[in-house]
Amino acid sequence: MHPRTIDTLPGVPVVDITAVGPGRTPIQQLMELMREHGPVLVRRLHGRDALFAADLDLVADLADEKRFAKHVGPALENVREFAADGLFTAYNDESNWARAHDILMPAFALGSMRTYHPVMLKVAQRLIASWDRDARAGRPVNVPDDMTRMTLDTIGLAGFGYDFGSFERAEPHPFVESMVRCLEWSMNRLARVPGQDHSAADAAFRDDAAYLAQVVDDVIASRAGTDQRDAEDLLGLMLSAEHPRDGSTLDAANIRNQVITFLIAGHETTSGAMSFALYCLAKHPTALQLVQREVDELWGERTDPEPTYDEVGKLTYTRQVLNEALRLWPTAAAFSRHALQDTMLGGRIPLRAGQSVTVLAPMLHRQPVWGDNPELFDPTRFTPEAEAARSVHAFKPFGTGERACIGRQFALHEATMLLAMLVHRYRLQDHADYRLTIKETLTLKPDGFTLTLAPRTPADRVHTPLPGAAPAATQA
Ligand code: FDE
Repeated sequence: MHPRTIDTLPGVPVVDITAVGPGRTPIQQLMELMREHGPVLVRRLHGRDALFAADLDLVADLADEKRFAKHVGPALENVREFAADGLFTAYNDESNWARAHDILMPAFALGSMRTYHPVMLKVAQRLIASWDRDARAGRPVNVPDDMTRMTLDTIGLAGFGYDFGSFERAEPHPFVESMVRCLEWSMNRLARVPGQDHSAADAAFRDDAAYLAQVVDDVIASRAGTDQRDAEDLLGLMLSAEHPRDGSTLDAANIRNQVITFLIAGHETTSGAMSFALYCLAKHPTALQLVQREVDELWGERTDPEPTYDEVGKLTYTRQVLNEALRLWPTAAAFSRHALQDTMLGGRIPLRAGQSVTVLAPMLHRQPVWGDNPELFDPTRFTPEAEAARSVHAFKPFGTGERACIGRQFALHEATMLLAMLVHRYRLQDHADYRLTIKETLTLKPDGFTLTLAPRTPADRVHTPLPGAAPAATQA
């Protein structure tokens, strides 16, 4: 590999990690480096340099679409080995990006969530049936594993009419296992020491990538003979829709890349987000009581409420909890931008055209704009008033600009509904006094997080006074 060092940048420390390498938790290592060296730094590994930033003014500047654009950095280059020109990994100027973006955008507009709502509800009910069995048996549930079952089945059914049946399997669907290994390969490949032999890992990767492609071809083939034009899901759109302006369509290879992309992007990140939200609630009884209060107000003493589309929109505190979990642990933790021309980043760091900067969202989300205690889980940071008072660039769990997350509404609708249903139904018991350890497979997840569940009774759901509400008056 060619050494690629960056010229010394004024006020930007260079931190060489070659001696230790990035290990299995490169995002958490970067967080530590920024805690030590400040929110902008160059990380050097085997003579390869990368510039990372989390300063609010720098991130705000990087969001300027006239001067910066999405950069497909080394991590995404590796993902391109199995997702190619799918939306997430396409280069900005690859014609398939704009074509697919324009064709698929309507399917992800807020209003389209009505179409997916029934499927999301059906899969949420599968998860609840499974958790009911675990609760009756007194068995702890593995939160991230079950969230992944739920999000895979949801994107499979809502996107492609394909049922992975994840809750009928003791082990994760083999697609998930292959996919996680592909993501791990993409991440570990970044840490390679020049000159070592990686042919075994590369061969295993190619097998996994071939398996992913085969599953997707099955998904597409199971559509053969049906009238695609009637299907309201993503695959139906991709097989039939013409570009609104030039009438072009997506070719078969690109459709395969999009399906792989959506299966990956649509479930790893969302399942991590729901897992962190449950983790935060399990550790913050006051916030948990507030979400329970919100759902109890909506669903009263009903045991099996079936949330409607409109009700999900009313779950404002639940949504705040999710946002706050995504602030502390944005599951897609980094995204990269490059300069379109020679420019001064934030008026202080000279960049040449093409030079890239990676935004480290978990540290952006801990900058002074978040107050004195950024580590504190506090959903009131996302009241409309608090949001209006803060720069829009302080919170970037979905990236930025025209390459920002297309699945944002999809993920938020799915996650908000499920969280609400879970806290309405169960008491969450942190039986193992779980200590957070975060697993990285390009995305973040709480590793080995389990809960035991007890059913809430109708009496539990009767409106209880807010913790602190009454005493506050007497304390005053
Ligand atoms: C995208 C995305 C992003 C950006 C990246 C860059 O810039 O590089 C981010 C940050 C994200 N995304 C995040 C997230 C989180 C969550 C939870 C999610 N995400 C979810 C989801 C779901 C789905 C379905 C999705 N998601 C999808 C997607 C896609 C396709 C993309 C690409 C776009 C373009 O066009 O580029 C994204 N996502 Fe997401």
